[in-house]
Amino acid sequence: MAHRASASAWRIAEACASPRRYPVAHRGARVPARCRSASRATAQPQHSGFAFSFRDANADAASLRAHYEREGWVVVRGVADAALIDALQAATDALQKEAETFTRSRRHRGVFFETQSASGRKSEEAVRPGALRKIGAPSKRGGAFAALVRSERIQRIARRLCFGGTSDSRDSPKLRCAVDQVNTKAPDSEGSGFAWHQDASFLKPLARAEFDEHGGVNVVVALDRSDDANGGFEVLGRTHVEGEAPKTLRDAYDGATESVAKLQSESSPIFDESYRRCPTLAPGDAVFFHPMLAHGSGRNASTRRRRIATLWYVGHACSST
Ligand SMILES: O=C(O)CCC(=O)C(=O)O
Repeated sequence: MAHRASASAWRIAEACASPRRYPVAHRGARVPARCRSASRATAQPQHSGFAFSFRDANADAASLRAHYEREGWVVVRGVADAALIDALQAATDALQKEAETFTRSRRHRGVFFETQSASGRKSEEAVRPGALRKIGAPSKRGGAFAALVRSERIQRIARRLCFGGTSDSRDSPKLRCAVDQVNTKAPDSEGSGFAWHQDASFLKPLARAEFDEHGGVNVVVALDRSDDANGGFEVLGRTHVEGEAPKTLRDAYDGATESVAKLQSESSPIFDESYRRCPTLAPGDAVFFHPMLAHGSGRNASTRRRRIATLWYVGHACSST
């Protein structure tokens, strides 16, 4: 797995090319205590064992967690089996078909269809009818996406990463899924990519409070193969321990990579790209990553589509269940 060498098509990456850190004032801001155990003092050279089979993830939970704590992410292969992937792909096909005449982002039968504009801004007209960037809350339709959100395989690993141990005692916090969505990245550079960001900054207030108190973990599940040639999901390893980026970054993040790039070029780069990785994922493989980890992706210049499901879990006190 190599760094993507050229980022010329993705201006935000150019702005982040220097391995400088946040300005001191932003360091250490609001990283929840339960997920703060990684530190620069414990940082090791890049670990080649970044990907675990589902079986090894359970058998060697300590190594899994050690990688996650140090890097802020880890790959677990085959968390969704072939039958679930088939059902998720069919459900996504059906949602994309349902939106084939949409030229603007809109909610329809409980699901939010975010159309793909030329800039990436969700408020602008779609590049063509039915061009989608994201589908928000597909689990509201039940079926395969509801099954994915409830997946015991995913939740078991997520609990281990977030809370440690087996985390199955009656009193330990549980996880609830605050956000589920599908990111549909069409081929031939139709999709505009995703600027670097930290998902925790986009949690709604209740979920953010739960995350601050109990921690959380986010998951990307590949529905199609995802790699560095088709706009694969990318992480900036170790940024999860650097605190939260300034609010101005979140406010500038409207789907267009350019607005964030401009902001970043005005001052020092916000995220450190030294440990940038684009893990190759087969359908059913997952990246578990810390909600404070900076991540994003570039355009899909290939002829293959790239669809991923994303799930954001936050800790949830047992007493309030
Ligand atoms: O689809 C991608 O590659 C990135 C998506 C992402 O970062 C997000 O939806 O928060």
